[in-house]
Amino acid sequence: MLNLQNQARETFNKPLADCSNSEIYKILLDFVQNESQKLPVNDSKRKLYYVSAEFLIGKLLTNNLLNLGFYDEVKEELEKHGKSLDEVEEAEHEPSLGNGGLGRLAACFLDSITTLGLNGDGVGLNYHFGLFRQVFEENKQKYKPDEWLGEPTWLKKSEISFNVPFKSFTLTSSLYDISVLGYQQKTKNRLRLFDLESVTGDIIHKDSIDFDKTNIKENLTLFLYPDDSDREGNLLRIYQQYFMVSNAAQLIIAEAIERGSNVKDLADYAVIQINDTHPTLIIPELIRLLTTEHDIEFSEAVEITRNMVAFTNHTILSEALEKWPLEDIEEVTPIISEIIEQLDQMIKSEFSNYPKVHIIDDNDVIHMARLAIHFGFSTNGVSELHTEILKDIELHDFYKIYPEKFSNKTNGITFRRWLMAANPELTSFLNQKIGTKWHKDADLKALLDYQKDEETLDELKAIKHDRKVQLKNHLERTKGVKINPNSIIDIQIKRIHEYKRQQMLALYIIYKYMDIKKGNIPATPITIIFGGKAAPAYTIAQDIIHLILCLSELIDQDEQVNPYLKVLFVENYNVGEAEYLIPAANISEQISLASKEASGTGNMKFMLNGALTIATFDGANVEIEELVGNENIYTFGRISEEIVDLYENDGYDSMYYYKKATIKPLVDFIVSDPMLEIGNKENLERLHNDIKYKDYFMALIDLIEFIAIKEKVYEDYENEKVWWEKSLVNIAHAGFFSSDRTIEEYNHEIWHLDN
Ligand code: CR1
Repeated sequence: MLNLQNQARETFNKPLADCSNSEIYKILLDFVQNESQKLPVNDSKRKLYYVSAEFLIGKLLTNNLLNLGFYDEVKEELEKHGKSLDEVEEAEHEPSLGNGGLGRLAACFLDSITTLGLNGDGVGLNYHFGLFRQVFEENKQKYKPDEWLGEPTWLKKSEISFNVPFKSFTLTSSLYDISVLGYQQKTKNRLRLFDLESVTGDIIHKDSIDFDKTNIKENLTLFLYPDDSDREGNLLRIYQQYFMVSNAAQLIIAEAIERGSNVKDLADYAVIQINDTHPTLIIPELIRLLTTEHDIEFSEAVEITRNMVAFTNHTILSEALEKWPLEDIEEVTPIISEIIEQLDQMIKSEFSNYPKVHIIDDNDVIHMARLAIHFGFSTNGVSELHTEILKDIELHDFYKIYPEKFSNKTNGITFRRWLMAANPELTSFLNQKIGTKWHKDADLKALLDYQKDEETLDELKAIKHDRKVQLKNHLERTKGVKINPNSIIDIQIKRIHEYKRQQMLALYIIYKYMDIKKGNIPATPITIIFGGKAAPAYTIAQDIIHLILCLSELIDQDEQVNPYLKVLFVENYNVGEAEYLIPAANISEQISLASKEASGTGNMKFMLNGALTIATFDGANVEIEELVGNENIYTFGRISEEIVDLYENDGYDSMYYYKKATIKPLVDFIVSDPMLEIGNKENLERLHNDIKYKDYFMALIDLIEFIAIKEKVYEDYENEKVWWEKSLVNIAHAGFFSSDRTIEEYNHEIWHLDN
């Protein structure tokens, strides 16, 4: 067992109470690394490889302590010496190896795979700076490199290394491993991150994220999603992707041989789940390796590969469905472009009349999703609605050809991180009320027995208040901002994108601001919190951030309004911030334009932590509503059929909505004098014009309904008995969204791992 006091004296020659948080962090990291060292890695015959450009794993200390069973003990021990685990964890730098939902999903999946005792590793890249660090200056998003690497670290360098042949040079990789621990599991898996020793970060121009994009040897693993608005950027992304999948494929084959494969039977030993299209080049790469290094005929290599690869689609947004010019792939790796052309020929001769399923189109552009669907054995969507849209619309021709390949796997979240570690207060409440069986099966329905119990509802309310105070303290300590813990906490946290409609919430804020100025004072003060990054090349998303930051400043300055309304944009939103924000939320904003959000997973995290959802009929919101019933969720807006129809028939006219008497003043406020005084004319005017004349993601179409539902939610908040009962019902039905359930489905229907 761990004796922290002794460790402190041994390592730092002083009592624990005198150690800094970083020193304690170091002691605990060594301890956890030691404990996990003792666990054997899974080694059953058939193994899953979850290949992904992103793994948004978050900080690992608390989670690993929890999974190993030391969490309570360590927390108590620290408290005895006047220390707090939360503050110790602030010394840990969060790895920024992901960007959004698909990356966080990969991390939840690794936790569940390991918890279920399945043999499966994650494979990706060890980006030195990951995604940029967001800072706000002059109410605008600015970019800083995020230096998350350094000592002490969870990464362990392995002996494993492969040669990756590019057109005009070969690069030799290094492999770093992070142990992945399961909840109360005696075996472990690993996250395998490939890197290149010649990448050092020295070529970054000081304090920016600019660098020479052509110097592949020095830049290959610097950043996640380097700017791809020019050809160099495009090529760099292809270099990264090929480096990732070539290493992954060589690792998979080598490990299978070690476990007894003769290569011809490779598909009995390995199954590869590719997370979106970024790892699709693993298909031609496996074919290359099998034919050139293992003496297998081309057609047999194609069949072996097809039996191994499964594809998950995470979006229908065309900008995110990757397409690469054939000549760009040729520039990076001509062997691979040749193989893709051969595969394309096979498809063209079989489906000559279906141009929409051809891998290479008439402009010599390669459609990565098409490659993945033809040459994998499985394609899945991530919520029921999303999968239906894939089958009926986006991938309809493919569904006609291969109906048996398609299935749905509704996303999930790990309860270890998003309930047990993030919300220990709610966790002990649940333990008291319904016992601890849910730790294993995620079934929280027994809580419904307390639905009408006022004492229980009061406890729930007290926990939420406690979490609001914790959020307030955290924001004050780490960001120097103040919020009112007695206000309604209303949160939208996710990447900034027009389809997610942060701009619609901003328009509501304008409505509320005007309404308060008219003298309509909210019964309880309201705090609306945003968090999220915008892609550097996405201009309108930057403008939306600017609008929200300007509104925040305007309201803060207005003494008539600021006692009742606060708008806060949390800088550099990441997993760690989410762990503070979500437990404190009363209201979860899930307001994407119907059909556009494939699933969402934030929606599930908020629900599990007792927030009520304001939701459009999109992604997994639809399934939340099915579970909790219409009276326990606030749904509004056009349904996806209507939206799809509007796009198909070019039927949306933003001007029609703009001209409405309730809408026009709200939109025009963006360029009003008080706003122009605070903000930048160019940004605000561009956004104003965009919403007025284009509004491609239809923020205005649902605005009036949105305002009405928001007013209703705030009104309901005043009716405490009703509110906390709804909150309890949401928690009780969240079990379905455990990622353990999702992984069981992947395993039974796609992976078929032993165990
Ligand atoms: C989707 O936008 C979904 C996650 C995980 C995102 C989100 O709705 O919950 O994937 N897609 O499945 C994505 O990041 C590039 O696409």
